[in-house]
Amino acid sequence: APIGIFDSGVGGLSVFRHLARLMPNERYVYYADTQNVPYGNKSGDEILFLTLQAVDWLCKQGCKLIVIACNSASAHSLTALRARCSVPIVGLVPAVKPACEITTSGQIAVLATQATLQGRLLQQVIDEIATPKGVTVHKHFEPMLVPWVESGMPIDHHVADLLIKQTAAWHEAGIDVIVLGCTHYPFFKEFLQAWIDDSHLSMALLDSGTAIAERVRSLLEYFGLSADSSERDAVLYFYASSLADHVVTTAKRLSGTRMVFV
Ligand code: DGN
Repeated sequence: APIGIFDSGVGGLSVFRHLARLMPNERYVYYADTQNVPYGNKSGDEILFLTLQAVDWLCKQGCKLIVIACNSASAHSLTALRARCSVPIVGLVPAVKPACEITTSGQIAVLATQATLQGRLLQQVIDEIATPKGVTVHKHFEPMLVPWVESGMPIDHHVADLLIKQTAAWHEAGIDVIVLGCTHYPFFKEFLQAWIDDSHLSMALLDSGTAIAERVRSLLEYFGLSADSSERDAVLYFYASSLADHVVTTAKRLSGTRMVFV
């Protein structure tokens, strides 16, 4: 049986890349709700409704485990999904915990969508981990980032400038770790890291990809659901609720693997 992956758009492909690296023998079914992207500025109830629909569809495809590869959707649906589904559900929360472990200035920034920043999940992590350690968390959202990644992330675009200006401002404010709290953001990690290095700043960029892949592997092992290790490259079956031309091009470029579009 395949592993299901859900995101509002192509962002979850950043999670898929980690999954495929760690578990290359698995099959993956990806559902991108491109008809309704972006989720970041929708209400919690709307996000919950759309996520339940998507997950029901993934369950019908016979998925043995489902990754909600979207911080915004996880923030508003994990409890309901776990009550509703019989397969394990893995969700994402911004990587505040590892950020608290590596910050030396005690100031970190979480860059995420409005939906993620307003959700209870993130606040819980801040209250339980950051606050007791005396780490200050600066929350920030930039609504243009997700559409920018969805459109193929042209580097000469004004959103790229915005991102750099914001990073410079964070550095000025003493922030030394930036948490990329949306699954679309790891795709610009290399670009931003190159700018940080060229500017000789000491700032780290963190996302949740590796930790999620390890969590999925250990759950599959625990439930005895891992694929047998016959020689096979990870295959990704990519479904989108609206298949505009750029979705296919962007998804192909970002997935880094063999894909089947349905
Ligand atoms: N990729 C989603 C996330 O991780 O929050 C959000 C994308 C969106 O729809 N705004």
